[in-house]
Amino acid sequence: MPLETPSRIVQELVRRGYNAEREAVTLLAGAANPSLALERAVERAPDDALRLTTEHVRAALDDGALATDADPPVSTGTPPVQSSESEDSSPVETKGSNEPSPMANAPSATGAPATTDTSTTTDTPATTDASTTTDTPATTDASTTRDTQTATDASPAAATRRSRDPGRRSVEIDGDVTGRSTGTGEYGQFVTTFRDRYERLSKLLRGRVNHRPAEAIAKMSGGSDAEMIGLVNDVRSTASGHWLVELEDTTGTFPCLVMKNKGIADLVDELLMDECVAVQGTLSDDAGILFVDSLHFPDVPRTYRPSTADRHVQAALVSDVHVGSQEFMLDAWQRFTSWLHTEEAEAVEYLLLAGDMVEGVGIYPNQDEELSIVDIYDQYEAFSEHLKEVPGDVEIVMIPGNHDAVRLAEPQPGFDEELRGIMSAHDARVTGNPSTVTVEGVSVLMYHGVSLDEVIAELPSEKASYDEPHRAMYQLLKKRHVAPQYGGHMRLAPEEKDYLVIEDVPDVFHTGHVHKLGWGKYHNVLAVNSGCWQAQTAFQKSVNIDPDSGYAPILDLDTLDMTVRKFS
Ligand code: D5M
Ligand code: FE
Ligand code: ZN
Repeated sequence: MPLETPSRIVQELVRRGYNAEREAVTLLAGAANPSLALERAVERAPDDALRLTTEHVRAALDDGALATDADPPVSTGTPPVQSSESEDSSPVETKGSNEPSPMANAPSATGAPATTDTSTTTDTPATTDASTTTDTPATTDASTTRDTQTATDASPAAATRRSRDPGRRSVEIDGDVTGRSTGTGEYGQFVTTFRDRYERLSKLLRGRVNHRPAEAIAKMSGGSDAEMIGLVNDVRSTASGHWLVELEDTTGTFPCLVMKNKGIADLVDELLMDECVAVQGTLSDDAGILFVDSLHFPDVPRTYRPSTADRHVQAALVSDVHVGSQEFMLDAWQRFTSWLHTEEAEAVEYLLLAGDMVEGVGIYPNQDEELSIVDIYDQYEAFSEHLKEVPGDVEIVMIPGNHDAVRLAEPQPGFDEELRGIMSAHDARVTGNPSTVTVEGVSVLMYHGVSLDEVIAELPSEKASYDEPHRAMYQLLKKRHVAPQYGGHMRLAPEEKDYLVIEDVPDVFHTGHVHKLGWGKYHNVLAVNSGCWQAQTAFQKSVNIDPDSGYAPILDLDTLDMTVRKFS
């Protein structure tokens, strides 16, 4: 096949088992005879090389027979990237909101594609008309593309080259359970995990209330003021419509009554079992119950100021690739990976993958009827091939999801040695679910998101829904725990420490799982649910889940602005 576009070159290299640096592909595309150049470059590469580098290509191009009109090779010899194929694949770009949207106030415009009120927001992917954005002249200065809705695939030769500097990259990982799991699942270990949860979350609330242990409150005299921090043990409505909330600390439990006519009764709607809250109130005459006046969540301070990178660099935040499913959207994925090779994507130096790399086997009833690859290892082999299409110089970090071949109970350790071996071609970093990944100073809490199903099922729809998954994420930030309620969808593995506590406020919170795109800011923390690369499954159809497939949220690490690109 003629190799006239970077995307064809990438596909051909992948077919031959290579992952390639972005610039290597650009060089090949710019060669006088790309097919021959590719042939020679592959010959030049050492037998054990998994990645084709610019050096391999330069060495091949330096062979007289392959001389291009490019000198230096990157600056001239415009490759025909604007072929019909790349025009088709030219993604839609929309701009994310950077408005803070505090929970307590009226809903502000955020980036959920299903937002219906388009008059208040311009960042709704569904409202962007692709036809108006794809045929605009290419923007050549990458730094200006951040502010425009109309960037298209820029010709690499026409664009100004900004030097990528791998030396400035940095990725640090925290809160990873991989290799540290001590849990055997015994009852006593759950007690240890919950104690750790209580200790760490109650610390966040101590500044706001003067905590008395449940045991001490029980001995106080009737009518006195009392304040307590506890895990929610039970929530019941009373015969007269009030709420009885039982809180538990390390000394025992205490019943707290929230009257239905109090403003805070609304907050009871938000309560999940096992989350940590504080209450202030007055004891009944017999000191048997606490009448609650105020209720506090550990929360994120409204004054939180996120960190940013000190250069213009971007990260693509994606999840739920589901390779091995008949609904895996190969074309959309390849448009995305081809786009990553273009000049326009030059600042995208990181790719964060928040779980569900493959479809897995036996995850849901009747799932096997929709598999295109039935063996789990073959699924990872195929996924690895698709990962190779990502430029070799993009740093990848990945955590597992509920479809991946690691334990289902959370925290989930990262992929084992065997799976890492299968996925080694791209040198991706593998870490557990959840993990905090700090990229050039910006901390990104990555969590697959199984608890979001729970939060959405339990809370009123204005506080959490599939159409606005970021609002469900706000709840997790407010509770400072990625999966407070245990026992439903979410399975908990007891560990010495509760890895699911959000001890430090992240700058960005990235989840997937619900297959819906949505983002917004909560107390200045950017919450992003990244959609998926799988079309609607039979199950999703049966329950009316309409997935947002084939979108890539692109995050500016220097400004924390978001741009969503559509590849489907
Ligand atoms: O989950 C994708 C979304 O769909 C997530 O919200 C769970 C839901 N889902 C999908 N299949 C099922 C079945 N069979 N039962 C219950 N919920 C389901 P993912 O984990 O990516 O498949
Ligand atoms: Fe998924
Ligand atoms: Zn999932």
